Amino acid sequence: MNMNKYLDVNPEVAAAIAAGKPVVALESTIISHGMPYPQNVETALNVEKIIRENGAVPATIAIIGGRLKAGLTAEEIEYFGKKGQAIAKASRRDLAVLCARGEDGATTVTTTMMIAHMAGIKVFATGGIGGVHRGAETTMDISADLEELAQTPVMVVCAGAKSILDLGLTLEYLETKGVPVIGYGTYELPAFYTRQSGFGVDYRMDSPEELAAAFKASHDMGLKGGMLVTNPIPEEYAMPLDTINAAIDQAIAECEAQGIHGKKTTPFLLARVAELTGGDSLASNIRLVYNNAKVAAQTAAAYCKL
Ligand code: PSU
Ligand code: MN
Repeated sequence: MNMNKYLDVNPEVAAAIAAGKPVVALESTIISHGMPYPQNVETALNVEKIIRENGAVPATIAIIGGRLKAGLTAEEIEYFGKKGQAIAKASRRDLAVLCARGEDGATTVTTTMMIAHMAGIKVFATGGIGGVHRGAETTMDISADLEELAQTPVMVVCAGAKSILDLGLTLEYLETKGVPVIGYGTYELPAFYTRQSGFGVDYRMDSPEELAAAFKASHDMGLKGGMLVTNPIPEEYAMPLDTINAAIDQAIAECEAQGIHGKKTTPFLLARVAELTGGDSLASNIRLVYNNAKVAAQTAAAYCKL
């Protein structure tokens, strides 16, 4: 079934896919660029454990030595976590060059969706997605994640998007591209560290079965795009709005002052917000990822029963 000569599907993941069992994809940029070592490795391994506990097989996705990997070993996860930002952040435009050169790449939401789809994986859990940046009306900085959601049939379970982005414009873009934005147990778009954003979602759904049924309908109709599930951070781990907004505003001001742009923008903002808010935001970040892993695994399991 592995028709792609650049793709290596780990044997356990391949067996699960072939048997019609639930599999959940995970990204590697969150490991290398989204969190510091060693918490990044610890979190990535715990996320895999949570996915197993909820009835699915985890497939952490990355590019290693020019190979597209669906399913990493613990040693490979450790390698990505330790190398951190020294690993190239790989978006759609980087995939072919990295493979041709035999290099490593940390997969973003975009490339994780692409590789998951090549491998036959339908559900993907992460922390936050990229989107339309504040000031995009002049910089044109819009994450490739939004285009990928428009064209690749993978369900992405996240905790919304950070307000380092313009959330209103991000929702407008997704609407134009025909991507359904679903609130899990909420009518409001969560903003990663906080449960509220002031923006509404398209639909509220309250169970993994409901999510699975909607995605199945999309798949049965042959709609080519994905579906975005936004799952609010558990109340007890949410951050105070003022604290997080102050850190985000300062990080954006520093980013502009230092002339940072392109693919470096998001990692810079993520790292700076984490520094400014100390360990608190990292702890929240870890908890929301665990929460998304659980919903994704349960949804993948529900999908397999349809
Ligand atoms: N937002 C987060 N955490 C992350 C990212 C975004 O809260 O780790 C990462 C994801 O891999 C996402 C990527 O796909 O950043 C988006 O980067 P860009 O804005 O350059 O498209
Ligand atoms: Mn960008």
